[in-house]
Amino acid sequence: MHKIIVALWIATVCTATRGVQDRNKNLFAGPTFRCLDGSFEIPIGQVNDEYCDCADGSDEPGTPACSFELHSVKSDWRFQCSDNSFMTKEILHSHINDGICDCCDGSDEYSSPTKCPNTCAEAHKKAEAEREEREAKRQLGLKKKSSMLEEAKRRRESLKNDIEGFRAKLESAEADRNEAEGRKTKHEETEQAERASIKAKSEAEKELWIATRAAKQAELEEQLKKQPKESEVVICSKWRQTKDCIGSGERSPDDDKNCEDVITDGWSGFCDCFDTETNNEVRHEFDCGHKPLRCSFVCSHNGAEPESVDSVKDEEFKVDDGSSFELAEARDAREQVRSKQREIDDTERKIKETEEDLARDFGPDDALLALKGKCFELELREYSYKLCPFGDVQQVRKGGSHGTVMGRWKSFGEQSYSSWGSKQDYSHMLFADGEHCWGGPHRSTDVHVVCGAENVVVSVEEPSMCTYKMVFETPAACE
Ligand code: MAN
Repeated sequence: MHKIIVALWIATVCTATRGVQDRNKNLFAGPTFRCLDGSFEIPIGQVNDEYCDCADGSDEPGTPACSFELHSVKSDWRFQCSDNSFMTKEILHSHINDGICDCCDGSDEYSSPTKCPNTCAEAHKKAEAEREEREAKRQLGLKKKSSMLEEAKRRRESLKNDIEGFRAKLESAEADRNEAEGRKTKHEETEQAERASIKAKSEAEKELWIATRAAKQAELEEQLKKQPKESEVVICSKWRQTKDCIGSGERSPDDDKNCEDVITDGWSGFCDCFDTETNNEVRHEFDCGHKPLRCSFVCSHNGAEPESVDSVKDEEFKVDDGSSFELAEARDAREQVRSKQREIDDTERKIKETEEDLARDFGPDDALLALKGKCFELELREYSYKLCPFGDVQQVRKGGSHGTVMGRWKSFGEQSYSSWGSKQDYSHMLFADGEHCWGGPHRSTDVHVVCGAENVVVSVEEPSMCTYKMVFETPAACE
């Protein structure tokens, strides 16, 4: 009899604690149970009896009876599998006895037609193997990490030395530039004087040219006037001026000229002649661009071009203002100033970049500095992905030459992530403002940095269009 009572008591206790999470076990240890919301106190035997006694359902930690009420208990109120030796496995109460094996020991299907084999040992083994693999990786990673730390140290030293070198170079380039600037000013004074003299000489030549041309023109006009009249029969009426340089064009009577006037290049029209024998009008038309003529001659010579001793070309005399003249010494000095200025700009840019690098956070122990300037690739499906820490992330279609930028270096993750214990979350490298996605956002990539034996990109996913997640293993993250 006594044995039976003990057995019943054990059964009651076992039933009462079914599914109870370790942290709540003490609540179910006594002969009574107080509902978590304080609503009732019930005998322990009523716990897990498939009937909801408590308003919040907390008296059914191991049955699905109050799955709905249980939502109101606590957000972390779950059914705990019996075997949670290698990992605490907790499931929603609605998953108890639902025909699906959730717990590796099958304890969630204790009253279900589905028979769940106990796979805990297997799962345990697998988890253990994974843990060992992770540990092996960590050990290898730690060895590599020390060489990465050394490399980071060397690089920081070398950045500091670079800055020193750049500053010395800048100083000497500035001195050279100033010296060249002085020579430039001096030689340019001489050059300016030479240019002014070239201009003055050319202007004098122009004056002479104008005078010579005027004299020639006058002489020509005189000669034309003296041309004998060949025909007494065809006589000249007038020069009829036309518009637009077209001899047969629209008349412009106000500009008509007399028969003895010299018609120079630039005038169009016609010599209006009259044949006194036949009483007919005879026209000789001229577009612009003809030699100087006189209509009395044209009419009497039946339109022949007047003979000229020398045709006066209507050319403009272009004054040489001297601006194309360069003094070799001034040219050399100018080139030197330009080249030294380029060197100064280039060196200042390098100083700025190096200072930025020196001020940048490369994570605990500076470890990630060893990755700066390096890139890591992963071939996956139709793409090759290229991660350049502190640079950018690119996606290149296989066989293509052009990469799509999936984000440019922005920062480490925010503190809300699990981190190496600093303000930054060094386990995430964020790359933003990549190429715009058609109908979507600018591409961005969140790189999860985890401990590994090598620096290697292990996976890339695109959970939503143009927003990528990448996992990068590096010894730098091993602790
Ligand atoms: C390319 C790739 C894809 C992306 C589409 C969006 O094909 O960058 O990753 O989803 O563009 O159009």
